[in-house]
Amino acid sequence: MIVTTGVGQHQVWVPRHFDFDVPDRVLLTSSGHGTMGFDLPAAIGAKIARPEATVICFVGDGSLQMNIQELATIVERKLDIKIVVLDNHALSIVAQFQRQNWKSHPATGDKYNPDFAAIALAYGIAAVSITSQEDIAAKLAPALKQKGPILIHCHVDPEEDLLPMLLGGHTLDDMSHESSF
Ligand SMILES: Cc1ncc(C[n+]2csc(CCOP(=O)(O)OP(=O)(O)O)c2C)c(N)n1
Repeated sequence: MIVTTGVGQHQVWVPRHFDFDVPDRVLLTSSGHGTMGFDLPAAIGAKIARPEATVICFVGDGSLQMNIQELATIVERKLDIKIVVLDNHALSIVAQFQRQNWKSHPATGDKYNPDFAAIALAYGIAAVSITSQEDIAAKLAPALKQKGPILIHCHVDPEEDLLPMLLGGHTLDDMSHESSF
């Protein structure tokens, strides 16, 4: 299994919560380079290089929109890639940082987003929307098992902070657990 990410809160949630302690699971992420838009092209490259592998791309709503046109490549090349969009209507790792430091997020929070499931369908990619905890239990496993590419549009609470978080000037044993809201 190969997992790719964009950059932001979701990039940190994936290694914190996805189980990589299993043989033959690989995480492809741009790490400290912080390349939003790495997500989808990395998944495409991974699937072409290892067609037998399950490839899952976890991506934020902001990162996805850097290279969203690559959905066409997935269709053209008939690539079985699972795309999990964690949509919290924010460039949230930056928004959280701004709230923590300046109490507001003038340009990075409360973003208008399109219906990503509808966009996937328009490209000819299957899609499912997840809006509740019950949806996760009912829809996630079938979507991942389904053959062919699928976009799973997960609506995430915009007030879900990335915690604990390492703030500037602090050490790893002194991470912040304080909500920015
Ligand atoms: C090309 C690019 N532009 C801007 C940034 C700065 N930046 C880092 S994370 C981030 C927000 C990412 O938002 P999203 O993909 O929605 O992820 P989230 O933090 O919400 O999980 C931004 C703007 C970047 N790393 N790369």
